Amino acid sequence: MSKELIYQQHFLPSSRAELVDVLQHTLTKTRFEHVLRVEQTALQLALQNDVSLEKASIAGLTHDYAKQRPNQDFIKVIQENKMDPDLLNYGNAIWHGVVGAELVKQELHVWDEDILNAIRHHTTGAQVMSKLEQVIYMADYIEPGRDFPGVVEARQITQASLSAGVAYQTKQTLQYLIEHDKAVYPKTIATYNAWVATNGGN
Ligand code: DGI
Ligand code: FE
Ligand code: FE
Repeated sequence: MSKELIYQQHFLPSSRAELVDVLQHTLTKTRFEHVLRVEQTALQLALQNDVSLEKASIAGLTHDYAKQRPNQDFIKVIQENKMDPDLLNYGNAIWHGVVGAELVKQELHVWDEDILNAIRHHTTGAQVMSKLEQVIYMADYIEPGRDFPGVVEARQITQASLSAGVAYQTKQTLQYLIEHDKAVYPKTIATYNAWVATNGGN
């Protein structure tokens, strides 16, 4: 069952229908359908975990808003906002969330820091994550269109415990990056240390 919320709390100056219209014209068809599924999954997780449905809808719909932007757009935002220059050593996979949140703020006029953090941290996670951030991180990973080894287990774990889902995804992602010789963004490691490692350096 798909839920179309009526936005009442002014986290966004437009209606949900107007936002969906913008996304449909900004994203590829595949990406647009993904964000609709992430929204619906986020609404379910929000309901189960006592998180604002309106924030979950907006963050779910906008989390990949910047995914199709050219590299130059991200580099410009990193420089103009004096963001960590180390970001320049990464690419779209990291930028579309961390840097993309600034584009959501500037272009869609979303000012709520919880929603912006959910967008910022949806790929890498963070040491400290609000319930909304956890909901978006997990909804992106387990939405019904996802099909990768471990997704069924990821869904089961997340249903039982949102934070256990965060730990599971964090470990799987780090394993995947290492197995494929991919650069690990420091925040991804910090997320692992905070959510997965249990022995605090011993
Ligand atoms: O944007 P989506 O495809 O819906 O999903 P996403 O934003 O969670 O992930 C985008 C990609 O980013 C995914 O292939 C995994 C990758 N990724 C996650 N953490 C890191 C990373 N890539 C690099 N290089 N380094 C990371 O730390
Ligand atoms: Fe993403
Ligand atoms: Fe996504």
